[in-house]
Amino acid sequence: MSASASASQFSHCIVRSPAPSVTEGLRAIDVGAPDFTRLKSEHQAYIAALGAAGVKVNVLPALQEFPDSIFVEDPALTFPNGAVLLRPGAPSRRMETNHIASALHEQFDTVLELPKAGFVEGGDVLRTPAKIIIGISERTSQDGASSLLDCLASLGLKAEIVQTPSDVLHFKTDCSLLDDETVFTTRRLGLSGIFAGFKTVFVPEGEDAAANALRVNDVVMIGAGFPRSIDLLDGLGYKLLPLATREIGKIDAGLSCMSLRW
Ligand code: CIR
Repeated sequence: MSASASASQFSHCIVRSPAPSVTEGLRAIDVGAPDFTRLKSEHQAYIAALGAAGVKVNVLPALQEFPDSIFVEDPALTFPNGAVLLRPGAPSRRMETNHIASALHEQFDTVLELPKAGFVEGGDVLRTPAKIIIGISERTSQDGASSLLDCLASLGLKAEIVQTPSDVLHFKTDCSLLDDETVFTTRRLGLSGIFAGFKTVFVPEGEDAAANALRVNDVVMIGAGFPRSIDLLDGLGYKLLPLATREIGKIDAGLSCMSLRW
């Protein structure tokens, strides 16, 4: 596979239904538990949006024993030519990898495992056409990120390691790809110079959580609760699909986390 293939064109994805235990999902600040029924509606709208964008969606069954397992982006990475099973840094999420492995083996001839020690969560991994960017965070360690470089190299992918801003859950909590040349980023991340060579669009003040948007084929999915971000990106000509993220936002999640795409 060429490292310069588009990073926002997808034909397949995996999602996982939320279990009732999702209301106990991890969160940095407790603003109250998400409402399960409303969260399930958010998830169903997300699945419908992926389908409408032209992606075949494989819905895995809920896992009651893993509250955060709806966030399938974190225990694995998927690329057109293979997948990588990761080792989440959050102890309560570590076994999620075992539960996604069989679905990936069914879909990919090549399924690599993160070797050696260390941790990586997929929320810290941004795929761009030219390179993969891996952010060190509380969930992704330096040794895990270094091991991932080797896995990615064997899939023919170039990667670099950067620093996720402190107090930010994942690298992609603060950025997303709007198109193959353009990153939507918080100021705290974008001003670090990490995105030299990309066009950058800064998230409007007070809407940092909008940074975790999701470009899928010709659509940019964005949290419906971020009107200034929606206006900004609409004015730039992006085809937007606002989706409700109020309930999943209570457990620190956004739009990229709920699917594994390739
Ligand atoms: C967690 O803290 O692990 C979950 N409550 C949220 C994970 C969000 N995942 C992501 O941004 N990739």
